[in-house]
Amino acid sequence: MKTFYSDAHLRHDPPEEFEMGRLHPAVEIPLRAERVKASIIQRDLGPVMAPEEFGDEPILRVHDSDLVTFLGEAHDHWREKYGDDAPAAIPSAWPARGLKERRSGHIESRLGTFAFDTATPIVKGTWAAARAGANVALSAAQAIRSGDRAAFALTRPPGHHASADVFGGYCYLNNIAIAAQWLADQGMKPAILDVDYHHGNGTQCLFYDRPDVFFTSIHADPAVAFPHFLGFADETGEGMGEGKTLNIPLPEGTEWPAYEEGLFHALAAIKKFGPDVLLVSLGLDTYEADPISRFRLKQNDYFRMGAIIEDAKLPTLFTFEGGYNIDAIGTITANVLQGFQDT
Ligand code: 6XA
Ligand code: ZN
Repeated sequence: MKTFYSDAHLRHDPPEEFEMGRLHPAVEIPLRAERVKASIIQRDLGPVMAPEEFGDEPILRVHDSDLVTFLGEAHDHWREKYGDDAPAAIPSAWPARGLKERRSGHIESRLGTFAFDTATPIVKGTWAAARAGANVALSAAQAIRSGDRAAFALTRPPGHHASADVFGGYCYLNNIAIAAQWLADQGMKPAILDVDYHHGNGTQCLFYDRPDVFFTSIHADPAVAFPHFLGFADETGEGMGEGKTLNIPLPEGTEWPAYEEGLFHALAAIKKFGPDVLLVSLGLDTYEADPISRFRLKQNDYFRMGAIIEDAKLPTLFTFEGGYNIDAIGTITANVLQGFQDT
């Protein structure tokens, strides 16, 4: 299968993120995607291709123009305010419930308006990387639209936590949602399967009331895991979208047998929906040695994951999401793609 990749992701290189009460070295770093690209080349899984430019329109089908404008100018405004030695814009105040709020054009006010966490810094190259990531996802969608059986969008930064007007969870633009909407606009019927350790709250929100896009996610129980506020089993869609969302939260410590059951459950629901294209939010932070997550999948389980996804017999677009074990990320990502391809 073709892999789409842009080296613009290298420009998004935040040094630190703020969580658990302190600044930590960032885990969502350029080396992740570089390791994955190297494994794909080493395993000979197909060509690695540069994306095409799709312009703003497909992004604006998913995101509010206010968010897009903000992301494009946030770092400049941050620097104007705090100077060149303040490398990353991180919010520190939010318009919280219970307080009457006013919004100004000040960078702190706008950061608090659009960000939902403190772990998603905006550095100088963030916007260029995020925009290239959307083009990577759209180029993979175009390959699928032109008849490819599968494609891998090596998107970085990831996307599944970003919604129409909010960014966070290391995500700025929702790559998979942009690709799914583009495919829907071409007359296709997409289903989204999110296998990242964390619930894809942004993707869920974008399609929650939509009858035409199915969303299912297998993830750590949000009662104990990020993103904390969404991803519970009783969220099933609303209005015209009722029944078109399926959440499968699993406990910390989950190993392959229970995970596989969840995967079969998700794929049975997808089959019932009857899509003609499958998009997979491929997060690899379910790995047993992931530094920020608590599932226990082993390296070989990822071959099986790819094979099970292949068994849906649908044109399949994988987009890269989380996964932070630098030593294993290339291997386990390639295992999924190879498991799919060799089946
Ligand atoms: C921030 C945790 C962000 C998780 C990002 C991720 N405390 N999402 O991997 O899939
Ligand atoms: Zn994740």
